[in-house]
Amino acid sequence: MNTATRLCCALLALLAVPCASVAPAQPATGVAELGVTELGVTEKGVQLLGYRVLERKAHSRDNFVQGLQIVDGALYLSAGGYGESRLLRYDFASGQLLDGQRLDRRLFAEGLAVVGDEIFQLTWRAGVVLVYDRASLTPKRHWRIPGQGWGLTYNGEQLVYSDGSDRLFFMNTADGVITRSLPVTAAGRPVTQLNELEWIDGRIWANVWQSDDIVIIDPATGAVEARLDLTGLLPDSDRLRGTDVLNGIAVNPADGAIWVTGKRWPWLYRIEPQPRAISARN
Ligand SMILES: [Ca+2]
Repeated sequence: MNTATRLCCALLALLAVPCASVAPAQPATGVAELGVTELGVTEKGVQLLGYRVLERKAHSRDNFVQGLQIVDGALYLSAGGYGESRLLRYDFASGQLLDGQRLDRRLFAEGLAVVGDEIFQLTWRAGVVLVYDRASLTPKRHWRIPGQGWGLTYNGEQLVYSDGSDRLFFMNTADGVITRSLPVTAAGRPVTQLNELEWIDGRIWANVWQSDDIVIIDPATGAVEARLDLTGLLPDSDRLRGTDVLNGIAVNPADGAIWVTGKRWPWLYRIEPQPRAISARN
């Protein structure tokens, strides 16, 4: 039995086991509802940020983006959907697809994290974490997590993942053990639906599902320090049937540039957060 076959068999065994309970429903995100007392800062200290587009790159509309990361000139992308989930590697400069791996059609790919010579990829309801050899994109091992998998990143020591609730979970790369979880709050209220993640300069950036918001989280306290409002980033003229929500954050370690995209969006956008006057919202 080759590696791929063994993995397939193991997954079948795993999928026969009912998933652990899903995180309970949480109150809606509270960030946008906070009152504002001074320019750009809410009364509870959450900084409000707008954005400027510095550059954009054409990108395939085929990808239901669930994970995004740039490493050593390559763009790694996890695309979701049953029957169309993939792990993809592009040359970042040219946008050319280099190689990829298709997942079992019963798995819905979610966040990814490239760590050393391995790639970690979450799945949604199956709760399976897939580990690939980075060079060959060959599946090499896996484990399970309780509940769902949404976003994934790496803080230099551990994997950090979200499950759609207001919590972030810290997990070892070696054995998949979850050592702690962190509730994320804005003004003391839970911020739910945390999705794709990116570790940037000691902070965790998180897409908030079904919104144009990225929240910037202090990983020590779970407090949201800033809300980046990307309303209007993808123009209506680029929205087709099937175009879905903002999702996907990647910092280019080579130059610190921050790139974002969405599910089945035709562009990757390089953005620069800007202090924002309070007028359009809040
Ligand atoms: Ca990311």
